Amino acid sequence: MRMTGGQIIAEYLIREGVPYLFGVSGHGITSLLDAFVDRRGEIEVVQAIHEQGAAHMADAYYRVSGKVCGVFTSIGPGAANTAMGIANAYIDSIPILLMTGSVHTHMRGRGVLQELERTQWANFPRMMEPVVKRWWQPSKVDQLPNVLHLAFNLMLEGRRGPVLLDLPMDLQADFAEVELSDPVSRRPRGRPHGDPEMVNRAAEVLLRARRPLILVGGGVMASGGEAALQQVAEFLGAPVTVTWMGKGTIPEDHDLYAWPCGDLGSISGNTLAREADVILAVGCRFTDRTASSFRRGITFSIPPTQLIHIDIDPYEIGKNYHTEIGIVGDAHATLEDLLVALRDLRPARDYRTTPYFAHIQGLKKQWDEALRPTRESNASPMAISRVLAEARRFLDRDAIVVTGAGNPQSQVFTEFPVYGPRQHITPGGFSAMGFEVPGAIGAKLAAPNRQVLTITGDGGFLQTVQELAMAAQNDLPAVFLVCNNNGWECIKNLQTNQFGPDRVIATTFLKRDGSQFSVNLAQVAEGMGCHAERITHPTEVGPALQRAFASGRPAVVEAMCSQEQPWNGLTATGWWDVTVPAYHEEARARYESARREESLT
Ligand SMILES: Cc1ncc(C[n+]2csc(CCOP(=O)(O)OP(=O)(O)O)c2C)c(N)n1
Ligand SMILES: [Mg+2]
Repeated sequence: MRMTGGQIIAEYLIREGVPYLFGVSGHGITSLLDAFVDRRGEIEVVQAIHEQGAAHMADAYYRVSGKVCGVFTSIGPGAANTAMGIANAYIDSIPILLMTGSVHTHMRGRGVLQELERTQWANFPRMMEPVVKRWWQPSKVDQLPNVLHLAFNLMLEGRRGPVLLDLPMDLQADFAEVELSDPVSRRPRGRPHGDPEMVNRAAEVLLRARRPLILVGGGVMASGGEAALQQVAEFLGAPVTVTWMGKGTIPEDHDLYAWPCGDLGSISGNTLAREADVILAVGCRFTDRTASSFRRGITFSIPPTQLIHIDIDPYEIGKNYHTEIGIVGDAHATLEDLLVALRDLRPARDYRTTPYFAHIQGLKKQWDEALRPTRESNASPMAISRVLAEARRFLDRDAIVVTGAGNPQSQVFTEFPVYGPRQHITPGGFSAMGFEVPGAIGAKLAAPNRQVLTITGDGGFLQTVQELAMAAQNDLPAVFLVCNNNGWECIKNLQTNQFGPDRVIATTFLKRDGSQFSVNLAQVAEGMGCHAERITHPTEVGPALQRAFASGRPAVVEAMCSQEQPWNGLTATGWWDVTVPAYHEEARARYESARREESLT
């Protein structure tokens, strides 16, 4: 078939079932976009306001639906604007097909408008090298069919992630004679199972355990292994704790759900994790946040706790902890094998009758009690905990909640129950301010018939607030609950708690004379075509959300929140290694003594 590069790409993406392309156009990508004019109805091309937003939209769309989207940009600045969004997806193993315009092959090295060429011609992809699984810069049109099938295979195989196609302008426009094969006929099928001998050994170790615990990362949901995970937990009577990426894997009103562990973790999650004699960790990478910066006995006590670790990526096994049994395999397949191995060794029994179960319930109750004062606070400006409790009361069970960074991300993680997979959408590895608004847009497109609520701080909201206009332009009725405390208050809390109350700098939004500077976010949102209201009392949260969802438009509820602890921030039960300047002598001494307990072996 005689096709241009643009036509080949359009045809291939349609065959792959790609639903949306998000992006910002420019002269560097017009020949590609032109090919989509003739494919209207088969794939939708959507304008974002900023390329970072486009990347977050594609990212969140995948997290909710499991379907890969494309991102398109022009050459140069538009391409560079995607860096943060693509890095955010890479660290969380989310596939995105990024297509950037590139210098015409016959102009390479001449320094055309927006070319980066001083160390190498058409050098943009090198900027992205650390944040994509691979990049291609084809130089002939007839290379495209092969490059496209390699790109999709690589994005979806093993540990997933984004890829980059840097597309010279002439290559988008020129004809070539090509054959396009069916994508599926060139893709590996099936799931890699863990080594059966290791799975049997893991089953034996788990059955000998007196206090087993399961730690769940994003790999379980990525593989669709939620049901198998829950069955393993119930067979063992093992509590389940989660990382940011693992939240939602089991319904959080399940009696074995232990709430998160780590520096942002709960009393129940951290106590059970440090007391466990065997931990089964699945699809997680033991970050500092999950492991309380590896300080012994705060979240984990490995060793003596024995660790069984299942992961698709061998790189993660043994990276941060000694591992008794490391199994490389797809989480879903390997958990199912583990379940069979467990059932072969012992009949199922009621896990609710054991003293361990009673202990788990006691700790869960303690966590509930610890949260009660802020959850039930009538303060105005509001406590974020109370805002979250009111929002949960209002939302449907299958609502999707999006967070980005700051107190809202941390507090939704530890305080706010979600009841199913792919309902808690958050940048786990990057904790990225700016994900909140475009993330909700991607989620809403993926789940048009469900409630999508972003819960964000004012800081995160302002980083990509412009995408509200995109939501209004496209009639996407996502709702944005903004906890406005007039600053980057979680960082202010770090400053005050670690360095002292007089050491606050560049966090609260202050004018140069020291008075508070406040943006009226509801008015900003109104100006962009959204339904918007500002509320000051927690009893208004439910009714305001009701009106917001009923408006049928993108809607912002600006909840005026307290700047004071404990209403702003969470009850930390773990530890995080954030450095203290050596001249703060007392705080430094405390920091150093904690640091001596870190075990980085
Ligand atoms: C892009 C980006 N820049 C900086 C940070 C560091 N950071 C983490 S949370 C935060 C403040 C968040 O403020 P806001 O969204 O208002 O929430 P708050 O903590 O005030 O409730 C900052 C600056 C980040 N995570 N991401
Ligand atoms: Mg704030």
